[in-house]
Amino acid sequence: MRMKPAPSINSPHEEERDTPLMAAKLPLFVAIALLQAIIFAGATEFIVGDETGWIVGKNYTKWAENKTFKVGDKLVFQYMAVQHDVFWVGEPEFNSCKTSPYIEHQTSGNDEFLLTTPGRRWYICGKSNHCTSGMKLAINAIE
Ligand SMILES: [Cu+2]
Repeated sequence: MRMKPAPSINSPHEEERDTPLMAAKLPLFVAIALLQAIIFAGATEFIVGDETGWIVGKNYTKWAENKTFKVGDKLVFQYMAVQHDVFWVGEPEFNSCKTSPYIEHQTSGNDEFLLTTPGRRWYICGKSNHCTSGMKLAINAIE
């Protein structure tokens, strides 16, 4: 009795088998894009200090007090450029009002900091004695 030859592994149908897999990748990509859109739709843009913006003489600890900052949210510092600036610093620099070392420095007057990771973040003004006068903001971003 003769056995039928087993179908070759390198059958001509090999290429056809890849096609459904490739097609399956597109809906996944679309699903991720949709998920990201939903996440960003829930993001909040905080104008630091609200209507007064980033100024000397505002208590930013109080401003941040009852706010919830989440990853994906954005902090926007609005001020007269030249008069102020924003240094994103570490906790020791925040406490001592030192601008070096810093993580990021912005000077546009409409500075945006996206909260990309959870955890605490510290921002200070680097102009003259503004930070020691209280022009500093500490927040905690949650997932
Ligand atoms: Cu300032």
